[in-house]
Amino acid sequence: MPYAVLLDLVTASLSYFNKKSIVRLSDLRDFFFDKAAVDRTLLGGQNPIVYEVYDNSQPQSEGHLNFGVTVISPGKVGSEYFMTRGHYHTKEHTSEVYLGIEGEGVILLQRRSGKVACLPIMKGRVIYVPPSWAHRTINTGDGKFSFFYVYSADAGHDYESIRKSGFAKLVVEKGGKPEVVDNPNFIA
Ligand code: PAN
Ligand code: ZN
Repeated sequence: MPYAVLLDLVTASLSYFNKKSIVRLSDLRDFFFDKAAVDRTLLGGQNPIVYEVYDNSQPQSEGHLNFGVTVISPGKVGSEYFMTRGHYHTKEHTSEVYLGIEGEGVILLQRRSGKVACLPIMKGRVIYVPPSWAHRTINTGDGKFSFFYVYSADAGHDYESIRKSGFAKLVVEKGGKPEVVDNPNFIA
């Protein structure tokens, strides 16, 4: 059935969602560059929430759209800002739209050829993620970074390619500011 939800554009909260995911530092060990820094934090007894996803998940079939809000906490692992795992869509011809709601961040995009793009996201900014581009979002600010997304419900998420190869670029803090640098561990 058709339905409506409210998206609070100040608090970035949805009045309704049917799937909530909480992703903690321990879930992201393979994705951050500085694994020793991850381990130090975990051994110190801390396992912070890095991001949460509030999803309106539809049947996983062609024609449907999933939409929701992702909230990334502020923080860093070593010098690398808190971020999402990032993924290619399993159905590579599917695309996505992001809309910035709160805070400051960037979206890192990458093709399998190694071509990369990096676009800032802030309140009101709409990003188009074309087919075949992997995407990861990164919180470069001091507060929460939240955005709305919508994508084909049957797209699927290929996290394994990113787990194995990483992104060609890292977004790190240098001298108090975000900087996009080459990832020495990237496997082309
Ligand atoms: C988003 C992402 C969400 C979390 O809904 O799934 O921001 O990021 P990861 O899936 O990379 O952990 C999206 O791009 N869906 O396709
Ligand atoms: Zn996606």
